[in-house]
Amino acid sequence: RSAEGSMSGKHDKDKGVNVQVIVRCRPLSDDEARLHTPVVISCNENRREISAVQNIANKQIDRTFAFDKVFGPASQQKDLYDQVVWPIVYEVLEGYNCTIFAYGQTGTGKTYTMEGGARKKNGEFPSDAGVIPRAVRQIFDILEAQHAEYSMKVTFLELYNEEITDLLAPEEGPKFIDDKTKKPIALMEDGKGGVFVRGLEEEIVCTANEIYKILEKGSAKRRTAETLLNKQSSRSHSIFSITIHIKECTPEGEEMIKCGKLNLVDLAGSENISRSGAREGRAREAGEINKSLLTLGRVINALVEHSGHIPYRDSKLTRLLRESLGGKTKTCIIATISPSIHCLEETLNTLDYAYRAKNIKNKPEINQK
Ligand code: ADP
Ligand code: ZZD
Repeated sequence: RSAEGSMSGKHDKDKGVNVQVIVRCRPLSDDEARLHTPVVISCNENRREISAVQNIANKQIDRTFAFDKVFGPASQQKDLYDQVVWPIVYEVLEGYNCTIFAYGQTGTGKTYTMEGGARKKNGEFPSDAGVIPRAVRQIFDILEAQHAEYSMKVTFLELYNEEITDLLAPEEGPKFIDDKTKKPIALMEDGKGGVFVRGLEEEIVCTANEIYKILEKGSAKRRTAETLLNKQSSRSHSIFSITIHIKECTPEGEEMIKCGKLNLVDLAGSENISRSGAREGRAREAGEINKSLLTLGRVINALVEHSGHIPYRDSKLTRLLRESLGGKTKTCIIATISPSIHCLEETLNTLDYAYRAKNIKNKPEINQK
């Protein structure tokens, strides 16, 4: 098994692999349904197409986009997980680094997709659990079935207004709200072209339950910080990462360490970040500019246009996730949209953005020692 893993790594080496782009359309909310909100999006899952109906000067114009996969309003958390995320997590256990981004307008289901419904008091796994809890469950199911020797650590951070908050750092009472006494967290170059977050809490974990407890701690801290600092959660990015080391023996009896990392990223709401930049001015006046999200868009543009200079260094998000954008990581973007006519303009922005991102190529490599 281990030999096969390393062989497939060799085959992949020189091939560029496109970023995988998925679109998920949420259902109308109960309120929207009650108000008979017109639906302007149709999803053809078999053809992997999304169409938006637009009326321009009394003419009906359909715009249709094809993606790697399309999930319509009736899709369940398990459907998206089994078809999209399961194979990605499997690759993490083979030693790849993988990143999944959720991108879209506020209210379209990014957090629902990445996190899902709350944990149940009786300890049962919720049927509306999202990508993060399902990935945690899958990782332990597979490692336990393989009787693998492994070690694992997790980090959970939030990026708001270019400031990193460690969601796993212990709270320090009232000092917590004082910027000057907060534990210093800084992005540092690692000397090998990468960056790391100095001072970030890395929790070593052995069971799925330990991770669920950590997520609970992180969510509580996130809520406290939102209230105390009057944050608008739609403007923050959150990154949950799991790093797994697996010890394996080759048939020749040689010891080998495979290392895989999974980054799960819930981006800030994409509204006001249209690609044309037309609304940028208005957004900036309203103090709504999100440097990291804007830079992400610029990095994607530079990558697909093969510009010489890729502006990774212009924001914390793109410095942190540089390897996921044109680097050695396997990357998937889940773009979330609303079916409602009231969201059409933002939906078209999201679809254009997502469609462009399909052209990014990465060069995934297995990490092993
Ligand atoms: P975002 O993170 O993009 O701002 P949320 O995840 O908070 O959006 O979703 C907004 C609302 O829509 C929530 O009440 C959520 O439960 C609901 N929702 C989103 N996507 C779906 C879906 N695919 N199926 C059912 N409900 C959804
Ligand atoms: N979306 C919910 C969290 C919220 O905003 O509160 S659901 C999942 C991933 C990252 C953080 C939290 C969770 C979440 C959770 C809820 C409540 C307490 C702890 C964790 C969750 C849901 C199902 C299984 C595991 C974790």
